[in-house]
Amino acid sequence: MDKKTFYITTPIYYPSGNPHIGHCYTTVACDTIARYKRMQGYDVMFLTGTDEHGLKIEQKAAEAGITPKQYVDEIVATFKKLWSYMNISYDRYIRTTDDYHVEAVQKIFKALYDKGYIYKGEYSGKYCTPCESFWTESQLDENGCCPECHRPVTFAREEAYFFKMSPFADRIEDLLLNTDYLRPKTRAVELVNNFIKPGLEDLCVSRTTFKWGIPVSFDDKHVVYVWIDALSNYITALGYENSAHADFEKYWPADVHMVAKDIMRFHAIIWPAMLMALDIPLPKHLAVHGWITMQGKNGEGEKMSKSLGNVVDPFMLGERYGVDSIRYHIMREMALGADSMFSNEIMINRINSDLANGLGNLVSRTVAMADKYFGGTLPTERESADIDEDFRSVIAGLAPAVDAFVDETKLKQALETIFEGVSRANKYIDETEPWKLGKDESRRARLASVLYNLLDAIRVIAGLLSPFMPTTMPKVLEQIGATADDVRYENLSRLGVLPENVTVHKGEMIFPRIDTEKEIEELNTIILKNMEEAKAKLSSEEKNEDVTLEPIGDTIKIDDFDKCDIRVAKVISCEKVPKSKKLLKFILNDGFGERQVVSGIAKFYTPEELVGKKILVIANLAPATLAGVESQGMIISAVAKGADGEEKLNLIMVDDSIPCGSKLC
Ligand code: ME8
Repeated sequence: MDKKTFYITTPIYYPSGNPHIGHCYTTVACDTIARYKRMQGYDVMFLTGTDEHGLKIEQKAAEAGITPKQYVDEIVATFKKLWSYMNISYDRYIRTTDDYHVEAVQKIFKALYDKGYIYKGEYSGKYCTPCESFWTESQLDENGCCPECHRPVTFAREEAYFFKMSPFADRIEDLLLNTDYLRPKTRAVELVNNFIKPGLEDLCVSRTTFKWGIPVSFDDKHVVYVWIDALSNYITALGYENSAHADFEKYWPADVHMVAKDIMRFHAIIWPAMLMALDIPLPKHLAVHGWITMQGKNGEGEKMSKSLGNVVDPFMLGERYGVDSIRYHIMREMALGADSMFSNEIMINRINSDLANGLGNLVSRTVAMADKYFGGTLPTERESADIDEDFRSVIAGLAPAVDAFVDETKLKQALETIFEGVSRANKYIDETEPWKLGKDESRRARLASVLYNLLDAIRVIAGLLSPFMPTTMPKVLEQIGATADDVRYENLSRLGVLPENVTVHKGEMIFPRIDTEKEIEELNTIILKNMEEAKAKLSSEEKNEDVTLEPIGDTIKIDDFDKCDIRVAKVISCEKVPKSKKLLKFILNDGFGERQVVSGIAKFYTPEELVGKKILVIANLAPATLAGVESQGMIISAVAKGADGEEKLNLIMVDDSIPCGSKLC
């Protein structure tokens, strides 16, 4: 019988800067699942790669004075070096500049055109030449100029191709609400409310304003929109519409696409629409995780990214703690849907508590006792006790529980489960007190049973952890005298697999304890230095410092301030105002009921990140109509201008414990 197949993908990353720990997040998680599935006997295809087209890359290459291809080649080499360093076992690496992908994307675009789903139309409106952007009347600034650079605009038309998405709206809504496609499912309602209910808009899928892209085969003035190019990678890499590979029938549909929340919409709406239009079966699951964040200036988590200058170098962390500790930390903190903060302290505490004190200690104590009391080889006489049963049943239950979590892409919970086994084993040592048994010649058979049960439990634990920590677990297995066959998947839910007279091999400490204070001090110095360097490298328009502040206004009386009724309100729903680039429409709960407010902050926030947040609203402002939508009040933000003249805007959010309707005074 043919093996069952399993196809898992990471996003393909933009090689617009060197990879950072954020990129490791998705990739390490996919690698672990791929390894786990291989261990279970699946024929796995694990795909990753790079998304190499687009204006940003074209500009960066021009700044560096090289061709875009030269530019991406260099960065792709760093990505591949990192993946090899992090032990990423991908089966295939796709580059969107690969010839076979280019050819296949052209065919996909043409097929969508031939089927009538892509049509030629035009963008028209006020155009800002320096910004290469179209604006609607309502988006222009108070002088009728470009809202970005405030220079005069001219009327212009530009032809473009559009993808008709509306025919698929009902099927996508059903996919999101009534199937197990989206994980976590809690995000489905917000996607449907924000993008499908207001009417799925046609998507502009070609550009004529830059050249670094895949030319539309039948109209080479246009290049294919980066997302159509990028999303297609999941099928072109298997050989869809090309002859470089021939695995499409075998592996498609994908079992898991894993992405972070910033690109959920593309994978939850546009990708299914493309597949539906092409009559291709849909992938089984889209697993969406949050961002790995760093502590920002305001104490809040900020997404780790190049432009924030808060990137942590995975090579440096790996050198200090070993790659497996980093892999462990990433997966132990990663929850589906939610963000997780990266901090040196959390990482070191985790390494110390779980790996050094928990697992490392369990292994070294058990091996040391087998060595001390039996010269390394256990005798075969046994004496069991009631207390063994509970311990053995906990260990026997680990594999099925971990299997289920891995199938649900819940790696944090999978690790928690395995480490409950570690704690149970350490508790078993306390309960059985082998050091006392070792002093009593008549209890040798009992001591042998205890140590055997411990070694057999470590075998199961290390076997289950192997996909998570592929470098260190073989060392653990070597120390406890387990063979590759002892940790075959089928043997991980069985006990008593090690030979009765197993021989241990005392070895190095697998996870040495870290001196937390000293290490944090050293790390912080390195990270600060890296951040300074990263910031110094950023081009001036990306710098996140040197704000220009508005002068303080004229003095007012307290009565004047009192006229302004500012209330706490919760965002119930939020969506883009159709045909406006700037405006978001909110439904708020202001403590008295629902209120609709329109705010010009679409440039700074996506609707989905605001739903559920508590904000401040001027509640007694006379209603106004913006872009045809009534606004009953104004949401309060903090604004400053960066050194580059760009506006920096942050919504003022308040703690969730403050009731809606509370008045600001
Ligand atoms: O969006 N925390 O590429 P990209 C967690 N090319 N994950 C992070 C992260 C962070 N701080 N930073 C990056 C693109 N990631 C497109 C994708 S797919 C058809 C095209 C991870 O280089 C995360 O998975 O900006 C996120 O979704 C992905 O990198 C985006 O990488």
